[in-house]
Amino acid sequence: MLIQVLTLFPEMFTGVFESSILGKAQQKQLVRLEAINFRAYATSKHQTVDDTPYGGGGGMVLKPEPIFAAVDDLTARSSHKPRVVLMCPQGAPFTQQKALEWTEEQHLIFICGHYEGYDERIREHLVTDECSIGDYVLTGGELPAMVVIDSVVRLLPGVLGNQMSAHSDSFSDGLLEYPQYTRPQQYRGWPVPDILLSGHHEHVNRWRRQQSLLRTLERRPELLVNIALTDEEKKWLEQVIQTRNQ
Ligand code: 9D3
Repeated sequence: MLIQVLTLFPEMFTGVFESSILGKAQQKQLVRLEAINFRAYATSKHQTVDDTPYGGGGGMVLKPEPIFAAVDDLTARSSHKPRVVLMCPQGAPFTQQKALEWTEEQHLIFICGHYEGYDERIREHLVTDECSIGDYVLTGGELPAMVVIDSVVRLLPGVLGNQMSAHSDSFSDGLLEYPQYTRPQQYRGWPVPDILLSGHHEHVNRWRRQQSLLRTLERRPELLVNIALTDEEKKWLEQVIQTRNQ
């Protein structure tokens, strides 16, 4: 997979792309990550990338020419039609489902702006997707692009070690994680739950599942509607909700 980011701040990506899992994924040649300054594609004397908006009203707008030229160039060099993702606050919320879908692509291009708008023709005629990572205001699309890239790359086959991917698989059931403990058995008088020391795997698994359900109910009840529960689990949860409401 080839992932390219068009940005005016490519240096923001250097540490992130070289470190940890993303760095290893590139060493293993499972992905190539590039941050490219699209100012290099500006042809005016001062390499202008933005301008004032038609109709007035302050702020700056990213011009179409440099961004079109950059995407056209990267596309021409590619043997696959890229997915071109515009990072913007108005975009569709990014989800784990999208991360999974985008692992099927051979070539992804992300476009990042800072505190400026994009000329609408970029949206209409160049990009395939518009993407936001949530309802909070950041200074630019660079951090969101890193978030999205991280979540896609870690899903590529071979990127995570066996241990880590097996671990994550057991939580891909849509529930929040159960509480975990390690040594010491007592810390400042706070004990580890007895059941985890019992060595009774069936009991431990049931306790963990119940803790996951309980935690999801308390913190993210909206997640529970999409989850396949056994009849036994439904009964248990309804009982928990009943006693809680008394
Ligand atoms: C909606 C706010 N805009 C109205 C004038 C201004 C604006 C604020 C912040 C325009 C761009 C930005 C920078 N943010 C992003 O580019 C961005 C973003 C975000 O701020 N939050 C969550 N996801 C994303 S993806 C790109």
